Amino acid sequence: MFENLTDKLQNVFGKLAKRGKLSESDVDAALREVRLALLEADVNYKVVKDFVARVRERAVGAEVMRTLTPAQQVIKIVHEELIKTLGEPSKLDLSGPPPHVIMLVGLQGSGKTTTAAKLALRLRKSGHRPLLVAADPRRPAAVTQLEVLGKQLDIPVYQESTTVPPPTVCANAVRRAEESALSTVILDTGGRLHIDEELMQELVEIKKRVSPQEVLLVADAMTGQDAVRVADEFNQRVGLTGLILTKADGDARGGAAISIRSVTGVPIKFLGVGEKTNALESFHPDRLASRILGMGDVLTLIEKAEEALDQEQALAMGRKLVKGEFDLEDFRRQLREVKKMGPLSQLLDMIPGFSQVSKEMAPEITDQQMKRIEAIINSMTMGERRNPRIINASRKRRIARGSGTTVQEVNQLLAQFRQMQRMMKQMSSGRGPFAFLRQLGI
Ligand SMILES: Nc1nc2c(ncn2[C@@H]2O[C@H](COP(=O)(O)OP(=O)(O)OP(=O)(O)O)[C@@H](O)[C@H]2O)c(=O)[nH]1
Ligand SMILES: [Mg+2]
Repeated sequence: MFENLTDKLQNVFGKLAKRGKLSESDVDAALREVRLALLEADVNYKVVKDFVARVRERAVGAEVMRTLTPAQQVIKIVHEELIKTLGEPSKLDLSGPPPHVIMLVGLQGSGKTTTAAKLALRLRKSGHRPLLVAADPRRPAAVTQLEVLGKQLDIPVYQESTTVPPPTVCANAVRRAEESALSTVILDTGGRLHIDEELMQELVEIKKRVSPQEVLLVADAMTGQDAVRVADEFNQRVGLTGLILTKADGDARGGAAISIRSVTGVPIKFLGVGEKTNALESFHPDRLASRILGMGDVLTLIEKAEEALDQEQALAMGRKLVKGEFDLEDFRRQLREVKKMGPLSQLLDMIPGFSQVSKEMAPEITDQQMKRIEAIINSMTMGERRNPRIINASRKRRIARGSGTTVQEVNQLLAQFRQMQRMMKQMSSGRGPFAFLRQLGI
């Protein structure tokens, strides 16, 4: 859904990265392009205006961090503000005694029935016992569609004759769930082409009768800003607890996903990403923001490094990693940092395409192994740490004695270190994952 936007943003950041220092006018020029890219992606213009103003204020403000290049700083700020715009992660509220009622509302064709089935499947997988309810008995075709899906998934579907008013159907369905010890009732309510008075009243009535814990609007992401308007209106008339954006797998430009939370104040809970019943994703603002910026979890890596590493050191380490100038002194320092930061392999996992290599390079190190490695390196002279090649047999014996280890263990460490060094070099030469960091000027 965000391909175009991602391309454009990467383009903007690519240009920034080529500059050593950013002047205020560089930032302004970049933000103008960001603004255009967002507008072209059909993001609500007020949301865009607000977003760009926030980023600008922070980017030209006092927030200078020595570990990051100016371009990285702008990326970091854009990323953080994008997350803010997308909202907090929000789960379904299924607290309290069952049955829990989830009411799905939305315009005709937005994907309510499909989403009802997807939700039911998901809930059953996590141990719930769902009941699907055809809450619009006036349309026999709609009832049949739900029945077919229920059969396919082996999930019970509640329905009544076309003459029973929907609020009564829903109340009866909840009673049925109680009797049959079903834990979650999912209401597939009626859809209209447009918002109309009758539908709104019916939904309000259903809400009154069954007090749903969740009232979720199912909105079609392909309809862009219309989805945002519809959500706003439903929220004001019926009151919503969450949003589900469907057809996020299509070629929607992403504007609805980016603006809908900001405009309505209602959190997005799920994304529909296909017609199949398993095509439903939880909504993670941070992941989505990274995806929109097109940088995998490199951003997380930047953040983690910042938190734990001494900032100067992070930069120096990054340079050495990229140039393959990593020595045993760095190795030891890295080990200490690893204690604060979590295993190196975990950190490297966050660089796209790196996880396989990182497992070979930095297998999980136990505390005890770590102590031994530190002891061995501590017993070396500075010259040996900087240039391990000079460590001959007699030096190895001395180091082993000094560290209370064996020559074999010293050999093992040196072999491990050499392998790591080799991989670092390989990685930083080709188009490896480090190429990205280099591009950003680390
Ligand atoms: N690609 C894609 N198609 C979807 C998604 N969700 C729903 N659809 C399709 O959208 C169409 C309409 O979905 P329905 O679930 O029937 O929509 P509805 O809101 O129940 O429609 P009414 O009951 O007529 O109001 C169907 O063809 C679905 O297969 C999705 O996330 N991705
Ligand atoms: Mg339907």
